[in-house]
Amino acid sequence: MHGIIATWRMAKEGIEQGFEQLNQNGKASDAIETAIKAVEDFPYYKSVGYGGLPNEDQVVELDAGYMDGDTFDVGAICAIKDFANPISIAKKLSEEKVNNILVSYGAEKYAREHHFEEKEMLTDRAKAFYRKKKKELEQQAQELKPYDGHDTVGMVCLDENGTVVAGTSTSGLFMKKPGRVGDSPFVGSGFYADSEVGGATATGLGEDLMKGCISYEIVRLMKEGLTPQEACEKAVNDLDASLKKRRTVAGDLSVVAMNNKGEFGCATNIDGFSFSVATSDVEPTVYLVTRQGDGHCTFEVASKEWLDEYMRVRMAPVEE
Ligand code: SD4
Repeated sequence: MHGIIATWRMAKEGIEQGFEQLNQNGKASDAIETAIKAVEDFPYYKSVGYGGLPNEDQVVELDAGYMDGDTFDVGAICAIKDFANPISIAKKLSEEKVNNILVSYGAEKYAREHHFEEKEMLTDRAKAFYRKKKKELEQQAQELKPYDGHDTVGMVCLDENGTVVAGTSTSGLFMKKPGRVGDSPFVGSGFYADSEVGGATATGLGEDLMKGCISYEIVRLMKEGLTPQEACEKAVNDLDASLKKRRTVAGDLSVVAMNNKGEFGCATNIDGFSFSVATSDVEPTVYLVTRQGDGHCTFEVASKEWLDEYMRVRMAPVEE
């Protein structure tokens, strides 16, 4: 059994490429890197890699994390500027004995020394979104929301050898403070993998996802015997309830998970969450998630119309 699951529809083309590698007995570590790089390289996704939206100083700062569920090797970078593929740098860092998490100029120095591709990551399109947002904020004193086109890619991948890996890549929240880091590069919050159990990954408001160490919690629940679907729902619903109890509001929390049998699940506390998945039993598919009143989440295959509309919106000219 092999498979790959990812947050959001934007991962579809990436998981198709990674899944192809898995079909040919490729390693999970290679397949996930291929899949996440495809999302990072696509200029129309505003929240990951090239074309990612900038912070309030109009600088694109990228975060990425990677975990190998066989060895528990972890690597991550935070607030790195102008490197094409953050996931590859995080993965490389996971091979080091120490110094596995590097931030800002330290991450850039490491990436340069290891000859990772340097690239100006702020696109003209992202600059147009920045100008537009600035104007709106000035005119309407709006509150910033993490889903202003902002979708982190997180993936879990299982190969035929039973290895489970997890990875994330994001430009974080649009208009974030310089140096701000969310859950995505933090093991246990943004991602977690244990080949004896499975893996999980998260997207949403990093400040709140971190409060529940949600990816670790999902894997822990699967280890206790819950299915991926049960574990995702329990982790999201418990954290959502705790946040509301203590703080009145809960930020956006969305997760996906896959166990080491290739079974998968998802959960969310918002409308509009989607995920992409492919396994030995399921061809690459995008699902739309619906949260029921009781917190149970159901998902259905996205229609062609929905998929086309998604791309149309992503690629439409920016109206300033
Ligand atoms: C963060 N979790 O930096 C990321 C952002 C995200 O959908 O996933 N947005 O907090």
